[in-house]
Amino acid sequence: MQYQFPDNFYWGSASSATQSEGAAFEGGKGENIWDHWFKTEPNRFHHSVPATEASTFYANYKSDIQLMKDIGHNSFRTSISWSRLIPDGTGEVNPEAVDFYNKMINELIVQGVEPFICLFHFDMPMAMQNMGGFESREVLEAYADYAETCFKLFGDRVKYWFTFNEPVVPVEGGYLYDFHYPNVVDFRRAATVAFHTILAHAKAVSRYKAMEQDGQIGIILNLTPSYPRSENEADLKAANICDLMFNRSFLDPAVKGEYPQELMELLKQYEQLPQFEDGDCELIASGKVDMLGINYYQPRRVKARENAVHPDALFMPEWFFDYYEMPGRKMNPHRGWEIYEKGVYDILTNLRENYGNLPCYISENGMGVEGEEKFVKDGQIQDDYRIDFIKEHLKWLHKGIQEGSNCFGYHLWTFIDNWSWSNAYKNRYGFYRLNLTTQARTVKKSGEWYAEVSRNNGFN
Ligand code: BGP
Repeated sequence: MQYQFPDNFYWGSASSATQSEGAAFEGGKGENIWDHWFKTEPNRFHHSVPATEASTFYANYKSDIQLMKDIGHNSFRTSISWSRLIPDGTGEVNPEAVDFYNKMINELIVQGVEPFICLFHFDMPMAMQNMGGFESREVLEAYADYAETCFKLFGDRVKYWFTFNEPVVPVEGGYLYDFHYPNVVDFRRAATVAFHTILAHAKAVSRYKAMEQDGQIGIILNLTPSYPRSENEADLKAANICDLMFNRSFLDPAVKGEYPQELMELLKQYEQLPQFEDGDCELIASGKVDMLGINYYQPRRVKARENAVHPDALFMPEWFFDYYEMPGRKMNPHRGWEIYEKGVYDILTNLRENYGNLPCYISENGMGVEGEEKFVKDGQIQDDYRIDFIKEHLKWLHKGIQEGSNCFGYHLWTFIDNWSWSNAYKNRYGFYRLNLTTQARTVKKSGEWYAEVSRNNGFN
């Protein structure tokens, strides 16, 4: 086998509670920000499709886990819905949710699919948002209690925990760029939410470690590398600031237990630094992860700004850079994102050289395709483009591992085409095609190919 992966390599895919369960108003679940936002602004969602129409995993988890098995999964990541488990965010635990998550986790284990469980994938309970979401320190405490409840309930069987999925995204979407509720545009508040998310993360890690459950805890970060247009000093500076704001703002505290000095100074200079309280630095230092999940879809290419910032413009990360379209870049035309496979290797190399080579895995990588039905032939999606996409990324991943990177798995986003926030079902990513009318699942060509890769633990 030309590309052979290490023994016990994890092959699988990822999804999240809100994006797959459906049953948003069933089983005693409380409202989360997505349920609420849809009620008030349905037009913000592609074709006005809400999370209630997510792909029925709540009802069909058992047969879905069989489908995972059919395509060779030995692992699967999903999340627990905080508002399903604790409908008000704090207090009473919902017994129906405990029952569902127990059955789902047990079924995964019985089928030989290792559960990777994330505690927060963009879905803040509405009751917690009403208290200020992560702007409020009370909510941090509630999150830590929720995390501990999960460890107590499921930690005897779940050995791979993740505190957050892409924690920078709710900051960007909810507090800077208006694509998540609560649609605030305010850098200082965004910085506070980011900072408090790290405090919440650290609290969960400390509580987990104190319980000595013999598992590992990490965080999932979208480590989109920032590539400068050129080696010109001004372009390098632009890329460095991007890296500080979008990557190192979470990577450094999670792995090293402290913020980069450069980032602190930059925020201080522009009067955007969040309020630190006594004990915060010690808390962050105690939140170092055992392992890291890496989400990687596309690179971020930037250059020095071409124009001065308007004197009335709101303070934004874009004060320091312009986006750059590299001539000749390879595109996924069906999603409008660049494809740059080497990015995965660059991330691994950076972790190896600058972050102690901690254990990590690719927790999301994938290719969204709008209008994928046009690739149906003989009843099956012929997604050769997705096979190529995965293969080319795996080759770079393999090279990273050969050079010593500590990578233990690869998960595709996603298992069955799922509902994706305000994009709803616009972009399809799954190994299985979902028929939105009948909820039927049909394996795509990539699913069959992946089954072979997983069985052979590699490919030629
Ligand atoms: C990632 C998120 C997923 C997801 C995916 C696809 O950033 O972790 O939750 O939905 O992106 O996004 P989209 O459907 O917008 O292409």
